Amino acid sequence: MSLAIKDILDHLHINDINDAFSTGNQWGSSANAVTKDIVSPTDGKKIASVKYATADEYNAVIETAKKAFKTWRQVPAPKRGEIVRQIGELLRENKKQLGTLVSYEMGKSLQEGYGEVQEMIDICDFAVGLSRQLYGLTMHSERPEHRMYEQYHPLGIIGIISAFNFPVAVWSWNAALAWVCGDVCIWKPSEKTPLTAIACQHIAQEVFKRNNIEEGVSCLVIGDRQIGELMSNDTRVPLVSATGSTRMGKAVSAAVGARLGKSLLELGGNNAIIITENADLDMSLIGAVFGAVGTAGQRCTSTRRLIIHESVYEAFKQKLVSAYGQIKIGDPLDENNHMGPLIDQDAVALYLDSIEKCKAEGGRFVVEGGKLEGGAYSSGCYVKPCIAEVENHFKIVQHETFAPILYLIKYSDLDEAIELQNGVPQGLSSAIMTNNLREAETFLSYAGSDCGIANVNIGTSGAEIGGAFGGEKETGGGRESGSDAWKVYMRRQTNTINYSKTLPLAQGIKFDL
Ligand code: UN1
Repeated sequence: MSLAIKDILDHLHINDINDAFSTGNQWGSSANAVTKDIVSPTDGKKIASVKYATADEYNAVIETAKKAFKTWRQVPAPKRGEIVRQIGELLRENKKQLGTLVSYEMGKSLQEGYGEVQEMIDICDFAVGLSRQLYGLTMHSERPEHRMYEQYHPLGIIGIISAFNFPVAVWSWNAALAWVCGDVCIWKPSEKTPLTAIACQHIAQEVFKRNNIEEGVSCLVIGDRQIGELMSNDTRVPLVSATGSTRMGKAVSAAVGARLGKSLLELGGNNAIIITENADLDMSLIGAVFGAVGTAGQRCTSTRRLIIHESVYEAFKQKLVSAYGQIKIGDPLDENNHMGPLIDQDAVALYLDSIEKCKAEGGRFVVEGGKLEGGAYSSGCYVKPCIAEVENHFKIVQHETFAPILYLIKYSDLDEAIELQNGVPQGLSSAIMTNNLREAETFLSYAGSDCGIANVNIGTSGAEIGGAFGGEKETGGGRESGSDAWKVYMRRQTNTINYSKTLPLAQGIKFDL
């Protein structure tokens, strides 16, 4: 670990990590807690050790949060927004340090590390405005001198399970909205990236403390899947928001569903860009390469498939092959590099296995993959981004591999392209590259993309926070961040008030005594 990283850890108050959970000012862990080393995928060096919380500690955190909810919900929403505004300010001040730590702990490029913190700042700004706009509707009653309206109340404790690939932004999408809605949060970060979570907890807590807000509005519980299971089964947690694999989402959904709780799921993607004969190929190239190689292919919005019109297929393939020749892979903290490592050795093994499976099914690699070894690659997590020509129905193509493997598929008419694009179990993000209005509008129509996100002349990744984020089918159906995603963090109540002197029944029912 370099001196600069040590300074950053000190700056973010994570130089001495002895605790497995936090309810704000209070941090704790038991003497016999499981300890886990956190190793950077960039250089293989140990950054720190963290401890895992026990079930009893989880329970204690929930009880503190439950108590905090009773007072936090009384704080007027715009005042809660003011606190979120201050968190956004503190994130601005710490953007460089936190972004660098994201890059070092997770392995994404420094630019993307900064981008992730910017996404947190953006959602805080959004939530501040939202804190004055938690609107319900008013309706006209069918009865005279009656008033009907709806209002939104906070839900309570929001459980947030986040993934390693966006170790902090996805938490903030949930937490910033939940807080202005009057909820309190318990965050279980990925066990692969707990340090950035610890940093965020310190940042949020500094603001809560400054404003004399009691313990428990922002809580952190470090642990493995056991904590996720406790949360999912816990009736004290009315909403569990989970980001990660489809396998994990199915388990969360089943457990939360069994107790009729709410879940917000943001799971796997298998995102495609359709490149038509009317596409600007230079623009398409940037969208496709950033989509496939950015975050080393570890975004849920990463571009996994290119569905290319036969008339431009060969030309575009050549462009891709030469662009891949320019990609610089290495230390993500070095801004000259486009792509850093995968998260860990398991991810490397899955990547290598997927390449073998693709070849076994008949995939032809036009840019070969493989592990990069030796010298600057000694951490063992660096791999080559690769490209294979495939058929959409291959089992491996139907599966989301969290790695920089890009599949090329040829099409001859747009209906076929849309069918291919939709012909996977997942439904997160999609895009079409075209300068033809008919093609673009068909892609966006009911007969077009079946995904939660459908873009024109933009790649599949890099969504802005202002829109609702999420997708259909195995992506889980949840929507986070912008638009009206806040409604899931609140409970809606319909109120009918009779200010007449009689009690008429709805639907004209007569009931005279
Ligand atoms: C994720 O990969 O889980 O749209 C989130 C994007 C980012 C968020 C990705 N704004 O690529």
